[in-house]
Amino acid sequence: MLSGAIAGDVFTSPPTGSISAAIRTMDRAGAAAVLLIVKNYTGDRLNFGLALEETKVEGISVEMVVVADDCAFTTKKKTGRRGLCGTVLIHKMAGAMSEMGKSLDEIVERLKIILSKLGTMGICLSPCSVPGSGPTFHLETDEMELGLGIHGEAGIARIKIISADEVIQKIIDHMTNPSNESHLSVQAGDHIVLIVNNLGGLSCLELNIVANSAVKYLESKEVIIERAYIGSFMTALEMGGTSLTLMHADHEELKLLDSHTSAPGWATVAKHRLVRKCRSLNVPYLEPENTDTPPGSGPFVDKARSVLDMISTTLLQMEEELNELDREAGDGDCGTTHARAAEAIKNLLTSGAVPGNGHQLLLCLGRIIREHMGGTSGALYSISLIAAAQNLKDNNNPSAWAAAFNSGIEAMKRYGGAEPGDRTMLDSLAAAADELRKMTDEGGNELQVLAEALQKAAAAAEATKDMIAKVGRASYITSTQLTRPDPGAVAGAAILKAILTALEQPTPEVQE
Ligand SMILES: *[C@@H]1O[C@H](CO)[C@@H](O)[C@H](O)[C@H]1NC(C)=O
Ligand SMILES: CC(=O)N[C@H]1CO[C@H](CO)[C@@H](O)[C@@H]1O
Repeated sequence: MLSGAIAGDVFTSPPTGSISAAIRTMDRAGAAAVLLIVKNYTGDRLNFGLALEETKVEGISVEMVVVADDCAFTTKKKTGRRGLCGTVLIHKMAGAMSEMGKSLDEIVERLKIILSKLGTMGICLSPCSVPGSGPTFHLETDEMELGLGIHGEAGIARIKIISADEVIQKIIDHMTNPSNESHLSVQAGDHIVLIVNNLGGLSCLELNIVANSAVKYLESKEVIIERAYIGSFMTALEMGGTSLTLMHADHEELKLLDSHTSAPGWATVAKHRLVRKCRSLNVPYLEPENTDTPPGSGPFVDKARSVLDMISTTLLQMEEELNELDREAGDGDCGTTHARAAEAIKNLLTSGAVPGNGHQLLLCLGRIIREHMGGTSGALYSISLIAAAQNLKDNNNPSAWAAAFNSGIEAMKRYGGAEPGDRTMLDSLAAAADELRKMTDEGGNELQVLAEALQKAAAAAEATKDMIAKVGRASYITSTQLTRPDPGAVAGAAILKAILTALEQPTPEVQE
């Protein structure tokens, strides 16, 4: 694509000598001619211009195009339009034409036309700083700089912070406003190429949010985006900002842009047609079809409803307490994660779709938790519930439920890789499982066994205080910093308590 790049000091034009040396090197390597692509800055124009004159005298065929794609200026200024990110499109197309064997004159002629159809404007949330010195300008945390340059020059306006959508609208409106001196006229039906450029400090996530806003806004104006390039094409060190480049392109120019290059900054994006992808992403998210059996009724459902109601109410009440415990060891969201599951269960109760047997009920809960809870605990609860459900296919008696609980715990161990004693939610649940094995079908001792299981679970949860975390998030923390019980274990015990409390209540007579 390019045969050479001549670097100066940071943000400084290279000296004439370096440029002349590069031109002579190309000539000696057999180049038919040399084209200099220069951004419109005084120092660059002068030094490249001098080198051009110097090497021309030596008989080398050399030309220069100056890129001035800046759309920031509202009135005519002495400084003139600067060269910005649009330059990379000029590099690409000039390189492609050269590969095709076009003459220097043809290339320059075409580039001059392209240069008149090209515009760029940027915005930033934070300035850049030249290595070794401070920021090039100062921005308050709630301010943005509009229409800045790539060498740390301040922009044309400072505005209060606004959303990505609003920022993009503002930039595009400014760039295309016919009353502004340096505008690029863009109308409905125009075919354009878009670059959403990272000025250096944006994350991939942020850049793609901005790109999405730009595509949305341009499409709302019925502009046809032929190509969209998103990435770090022309950066200003670590500046937290973005620039948009728009270029009108015909079929021939698109072919030049699409032509192959091995330039690492370009290769991966050459064929992206973002527009189509964005459109297909606008398909609304459809809930997977519900394949469960229809909702049941009768004593089982009544009991299940009161248990689920008690569990979800408990978890919602404990949200802050669990978050607080989790702040010590993890990221402080254990309560929030459980609350999400609780909300999903409440929604199930409101929808009235509680299945009429244990097998379907656990599958249904497993599915709901998988969809809504999130996190490691969400995945583990979901796997456990689905594994547990298998025990209740033909049987709904107490020993089947105890076996189900046990299968759930085994699945949790298998997939989670934890054992009792590792300071996880497994500690309280496994302690309960040991006790629940005493559940028999004859004795009618279920509530008593459950009460004992709960006691064991609560004690085990409390005992996690003194355990060293071996798996999970807490394992990254030195144990001396952990002085309180594991939130997952506490939540497990609380769920068991909720189940017991609900089962101890007399089933209300349902009157239809
Ligand atoms: C480049 O900037 C100068 C002023 O520095 C201005 O006079 C000139 O018109 C600009 N070039 C282009 C191509 O816009
Ligand atoms: C001088 C001038 O006409 N400036 C305009 C440039 O574009 C912005 C944004 O659309 C307008 O608000 C200005 O009036």
